[in-house]
Amino acid sequence: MLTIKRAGAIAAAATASLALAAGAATAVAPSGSGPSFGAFGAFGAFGAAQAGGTLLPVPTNHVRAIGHASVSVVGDTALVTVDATGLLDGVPHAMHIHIDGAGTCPTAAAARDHNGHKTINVADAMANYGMIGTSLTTSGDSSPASGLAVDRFPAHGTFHYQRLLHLSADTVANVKAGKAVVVVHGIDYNHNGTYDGVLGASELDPSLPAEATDPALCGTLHPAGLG
Ligand SMILES: [Cu+2]
Repeated sequence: MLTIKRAGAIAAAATASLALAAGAATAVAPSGSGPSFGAFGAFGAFGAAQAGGTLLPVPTNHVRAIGHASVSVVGDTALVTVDATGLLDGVPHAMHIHIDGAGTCPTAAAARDHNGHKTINVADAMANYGMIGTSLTTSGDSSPASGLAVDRFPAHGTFHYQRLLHLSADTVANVKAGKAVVVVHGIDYNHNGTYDGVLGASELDPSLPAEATDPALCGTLHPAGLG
């Protein structure tokens, strides 16, 4: 199971990498000559693409949570940050950058009947936010193949996630075009404190309850104006 310690170590490693990048930037760019991007000014000096957005509850799924996600992309490397609060605690929350859809989050109109409840599962929202481009894992592989690597995702109701990741060319293009969508999965539809079968089995992996894979929070990554 994911520990806070491990996530902290990853964040520390990311910060260390950025510190090195900042040193390099100072050598090639006169101080204050580039656009400012807050704490990660070095990424700005190198022409980083920035994008971010608020993560809002997916309608009909009985989610009382909120979050925010942002990415800074240089080449095929991205610093990805996700903060969320109010999710079901103590269970894994798979999360991804989705791509090649409409770049939107589903409205209640996307809901369909699942085990007698009108809710939105991953398939229902596919036209909105598309396929998995990057799995926002806490360690190891971050390709779409790790989409349901439930032992490598945050497992708390409130978490801060930050990791440097490799992005596919397609994912980078989606981020720059404003069509990348961050989705955090895992809901507690019947508010009984665990993932259970109230909505049946997951359409993605029948060994998992639908509650474990249904989308909880969703937000389009809006590119920042780089002037
Ligand atoms: Cu997803």
